Amino acid sequence: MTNLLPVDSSRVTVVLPCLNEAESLPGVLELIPDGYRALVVDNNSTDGTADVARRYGAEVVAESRAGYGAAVHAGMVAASTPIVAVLDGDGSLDPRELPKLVEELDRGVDLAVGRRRCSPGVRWPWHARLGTQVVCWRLRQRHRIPVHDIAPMRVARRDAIVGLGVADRRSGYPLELLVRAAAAGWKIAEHDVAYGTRTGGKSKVSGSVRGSFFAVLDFWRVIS
Ligand SMILES: Nc1nc2c(ncn2[C@@H]2O[C@H](COP(=O)(O)OP(=O)(O)OP(=O)(O)O)[C@@H](O)[C@H]2O)c(=O)[nH]1
Ligand SMILES: [Mg+2]
Repeated sequence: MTNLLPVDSSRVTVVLPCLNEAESLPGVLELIPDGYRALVVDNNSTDGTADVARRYGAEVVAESRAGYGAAVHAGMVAASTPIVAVLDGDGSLDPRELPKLVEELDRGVDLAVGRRRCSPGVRWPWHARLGTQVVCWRLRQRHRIPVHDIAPMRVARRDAIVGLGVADRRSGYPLELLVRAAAAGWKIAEHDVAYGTRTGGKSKVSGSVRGSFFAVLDFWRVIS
């Protein structure tokens, strides 16, 4: 008797918001865990990101509206698996750390997030570190959310996350997600994850004092 598996038994879609990440993306996609689907959301990249993504086996969704949150939202809507993960496409985070976050969902957690810990020799710009600390202090103090980072890597159930109705379409998206999740009574778990320097391409946010400053402004609007 043939024991047929469902045509696609994937449980997890990894959404990768990408703006000009053609250099870093191959290394990231090669490390996506077996059985997970990769979904690259391309935001008007001009360096061939979408072609590279397809060549390395990812599905590609185009989002014309600029912004990190716009890309992530498009990925959430397009995903058709019960679980979604979000990961940067710049090579700074390791996809092999996703399964431990996914396992948290099986233990009753609603939103599992990463806390970046610098790999040896990695320099995390002071302005990015400071911005993150201030924002997380506010999240703990005002919203009682027990986190120490801004959920750079995260895993949740797809329908639940879409149902939260996160409206921010820029850098504030992950913060609004945390605030809405906590308000909805979600159980949130944070795990250390390794953080490295991007493996190619250019920094859009934390690589400059200006970028960090505007990111923190976006964050603050969401959590104040
Ligand atoms: N689709 C899309 N992706 C974006 C946008 N801005 C940033 N990203 C992606 O979001 C992820 C994180 O952004 P980064 O540019 O790495 O920002 P950063 O982490 O502050 O910069 P680094 O310091 O270089 O790591 C990367 O995969 C980016 O390509 C955007 O406007 N649209
Ligand atoms: Mg980055």
